[in-house]
Amino acid sequence: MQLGDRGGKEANMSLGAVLRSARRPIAVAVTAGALTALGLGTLMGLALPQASISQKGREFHPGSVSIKRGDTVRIVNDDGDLLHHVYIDAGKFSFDSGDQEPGSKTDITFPVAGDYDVLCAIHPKMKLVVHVQ
Ligand SMILES: [Cu+2]
Repeated sequence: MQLGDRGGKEANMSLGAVLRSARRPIAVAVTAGALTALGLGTLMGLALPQASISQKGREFHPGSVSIKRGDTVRIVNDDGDLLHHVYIDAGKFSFDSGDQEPGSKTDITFPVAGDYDVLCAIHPKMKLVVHVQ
């Protein structure tokens, strides 16, 4: 049978039937994909940050951290109603978070060894030093 032989209504019903029958396999595929991504992320060290820094009172807590090359630092804006905006401009590595809403989490992975100043574009006195070994 050719598709053109069907009425519009029948074609819609057929589509619905296809979606209903396909829903379970699609859900299983998505779950398997998510688990695979999670496993890969864990293997590659992407799933969990190796250090966590809090932005509170217009300061970074703690103000410095030492990590290994390839590690990820998570920066959490714990300042109730303040925006922050971290950036790194170090030549061999740069980063810009954009505006960080209160409660938001920003993950920065450092691929190159060195010492980095993480600054806030909104509060010039805010400074976090990241030592990457
Ligand atoms: Cu700030």
